[in-house]
Amino acid sequence: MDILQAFTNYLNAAQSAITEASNAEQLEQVRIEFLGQKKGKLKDLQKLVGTAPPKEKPVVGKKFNEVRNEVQALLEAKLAEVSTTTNQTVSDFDPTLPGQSPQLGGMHPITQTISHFRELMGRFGFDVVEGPEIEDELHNFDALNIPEDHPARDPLDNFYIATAKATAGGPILLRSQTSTVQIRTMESQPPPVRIVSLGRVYRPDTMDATHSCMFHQMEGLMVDRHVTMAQLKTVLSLFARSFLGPDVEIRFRPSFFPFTEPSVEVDMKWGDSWMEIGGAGMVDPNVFKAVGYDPEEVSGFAFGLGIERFCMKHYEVDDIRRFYENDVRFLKQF
Ligand code: FA5
Repeated sequence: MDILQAFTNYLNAAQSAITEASNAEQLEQVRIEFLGQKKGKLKDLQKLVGTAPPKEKPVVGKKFNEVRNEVQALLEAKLAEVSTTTNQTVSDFDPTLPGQSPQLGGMHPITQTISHFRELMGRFGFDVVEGPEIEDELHNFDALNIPEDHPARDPLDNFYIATAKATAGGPILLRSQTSTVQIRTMESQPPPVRIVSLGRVYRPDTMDATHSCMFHQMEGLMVDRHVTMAQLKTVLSLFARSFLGPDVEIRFRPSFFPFTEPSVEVDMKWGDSWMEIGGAGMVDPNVFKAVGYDPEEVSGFAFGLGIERFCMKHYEVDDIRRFYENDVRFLKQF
């Protein structure tokens, strides 16, 4: 038989068999008959191709592949068609049933607290500014009046990224406090200043119920003529009451920070004991000098609050580590 005629016959026969088949089983029979590798119509056709004169072989071989691919494509298309119709008729899928809603994520409690803090301090007239988490010693220590030999600079008490003085730009570290942003802000603008900055800080502290190696602080800074300690206490008390409720008890204890004088530590009552929530004080004249402000002209207060501690009290979480374990059962409550 003429080989090309055999191709046409094969194709026509396959087409009508595929059209007639109405389910997957019948199509499987068609596949075995027309595309089976061991025997069947394709095999016969292949034998015929083998008898073609050598000159015609390339053309005939190409045609063979084309015909086979076409039958394969027709078969697959029909198979897809019957399987959707079969599923629709046989399955018990009921489109009127209410669907399963996907589980929605929520904002982490610390993120929620940060947003809340920003909003409250915004209402008190404080702008929100940002600062980098990788800092140099100038902003983390020097300009904050922390001398070279101060224990806070000990490499073991900080996450230094590069310690060598020879490093281009000097040593760098993950900031240990948001007070760095006080310096960056005053460097970049003249007084008056009224800002807060909220962000991550890093310290290699031993982890326990109230300490984490990474935590968040809110720094506050107000500089103007005649800023007073009374204003600092008012702002902090008002802030704590706005966030934690009117009954929260706050106390101020005398303390020391190189960058404030006088300095206080702020505690809140938690059950029968007090928990430290921040440090604060009047900006030290040396800090003003480091950023080019005149301490005779301006005064200011600054504070740094531990955001996790507020969040713990607000949501009654008794262990700071819960915030960072990524336990969905815990996080779902917020
Ligand atoms: C400071 O970091 C000062 N920069 C605060 C300050 C700013 C004083 C401006 C004066 C003027 P301190 O190391 O005490 O201070 O930390 C402040 C608060 O951060 C603490 O009261 C506490 O609430 C929180 N904190 C400190 N270490 C940790 C820790 N490892 N885990 C969680 N919270 C911490």
